[in-house]
Amino acid sequence: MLLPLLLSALWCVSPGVIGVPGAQEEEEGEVKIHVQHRPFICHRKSKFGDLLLVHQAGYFQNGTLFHSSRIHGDKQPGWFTLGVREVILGWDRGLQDMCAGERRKLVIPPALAYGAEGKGKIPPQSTLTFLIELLEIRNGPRSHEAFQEMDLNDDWRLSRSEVIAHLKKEFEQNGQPPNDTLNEIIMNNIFKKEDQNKDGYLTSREFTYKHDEL
Ligand SMILES: [Ca+2]
Ligand SMILES: [Ca+2]
Repeated sequence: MLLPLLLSALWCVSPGVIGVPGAQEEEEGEVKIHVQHRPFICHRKSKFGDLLLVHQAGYFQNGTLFHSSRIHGDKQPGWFTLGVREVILGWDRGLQDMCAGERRKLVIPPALAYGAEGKGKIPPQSTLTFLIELLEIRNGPRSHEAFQEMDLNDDWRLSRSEVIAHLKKEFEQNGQPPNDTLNEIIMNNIFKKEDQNKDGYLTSREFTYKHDEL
């Protein structure tokens, strides 16, 4: 179940596909964060690039619930990567430094949610309130930890074969049949996009997420 998300988070990051970036020119406003519950024990706090598992409920300003992960769809919590615009900006900004087990209420202005356009059942210029419960934090696919794990010969760069080896492992772990052709395509896409100096290797700097735009 994790595979589609991991693959999309790892290799097909395309800002705006899921989240809608707010218009940069207009006044953005800020996310109001209310911590509703913080667990006594907190081993680790969420940071950009982490994978987060959350339950969420979203409300319009008049208090109407428009989505709840506990009620709608498969009623399961969902994974996403923090800080890479996989979700709305208000989440990326409002869910940092959070502990597993923590609950927050976020009040998000339209520019940091679905903007002047709206989306689906979200009308234009909607201020949204979300109740978020963070259930679990894992190392993100583009974290330094992931990089070190993929760098099999410890030379601080990823070769094409190291990326391929990682993709194979990922398919295996998720119980997917091996697919060399697909791995090759994914690997080529990664290098095309991330290998900025075109030397055929990914450095940690080229591989890990950049967060300057947040
Ligand atoms: Ca290496
Ligand atoms: Ca390179």
